[in-house]
Amino acid sequence: MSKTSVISTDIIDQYQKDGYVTIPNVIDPNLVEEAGQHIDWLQKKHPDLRSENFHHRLVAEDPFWVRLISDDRLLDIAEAFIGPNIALFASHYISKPPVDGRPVLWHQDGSYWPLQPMEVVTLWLAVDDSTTENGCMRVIPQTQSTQLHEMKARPETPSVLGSGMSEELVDTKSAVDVTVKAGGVSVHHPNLIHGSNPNTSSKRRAGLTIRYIPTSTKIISENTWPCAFLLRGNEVPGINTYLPNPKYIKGSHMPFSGCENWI
Ligand SMILES: O=C(O)CCC(=O)C(=O)O
Repeated sequence: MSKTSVISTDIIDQYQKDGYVTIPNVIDPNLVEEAGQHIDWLQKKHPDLRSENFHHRLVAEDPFWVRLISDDRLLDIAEAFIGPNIALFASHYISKPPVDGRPVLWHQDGSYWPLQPMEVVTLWLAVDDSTTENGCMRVIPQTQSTQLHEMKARPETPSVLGSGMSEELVDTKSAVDVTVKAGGVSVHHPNLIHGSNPNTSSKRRAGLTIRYIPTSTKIISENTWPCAFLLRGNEVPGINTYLPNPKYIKGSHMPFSGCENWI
């Protein structure tokens, strides 16, 4: 694991000990506000989708989304965990609406992912203040060394992923609420057991998951993965094929600060 000057050794040490860590005040309020507007814009564009499910396939054609996940403040954090050659593997807004926002059942991310090796870090960017009341992420600390378990379909429980792990594998008494203020980030390991409760509060709870891989991690997929972008450093020849950044087109995309000059 490499380290950069922007991330203290305390943060790295806490991640290594607990499998997750939070970092406040990463993104400035203007960009966070744009991310909130982006969710509203996506909902208008895709009225058939629930706002907990804006994800991977939508990224490739969305300049603001790629601009956001390419932000140097996020990449500097990712670099401290996975080194200087960074690609995007996946990204997903989980925007739980007030009152009937869906839960995320207990799971381990790595069980879902076609990655080899499973070297990947998630940055979870808080677009709104994420609190116990509105269904913040919950983790079971120190489960990052647990083997990856099978995730089972759970159609009887409406949830964001539609599946999760057997409840008897989860020591829910040890669960910790990961509260993060808008603009802050939590970071978690692919084996960490985590989930979140429904949002029954009167406030939206939106977060953006961003899965960064070192370019030495292969995405095992027959075609180009729908949102694989090279974001920093060098690719490793023969490992992955990356998409070109989408260009901003007025009228087709959400306008954002600097969009005219963004490639
Ligand atoms: O946003 C949430 O409630 C859960 C996030 C999650 O499961 C993840 O980032 O893997």
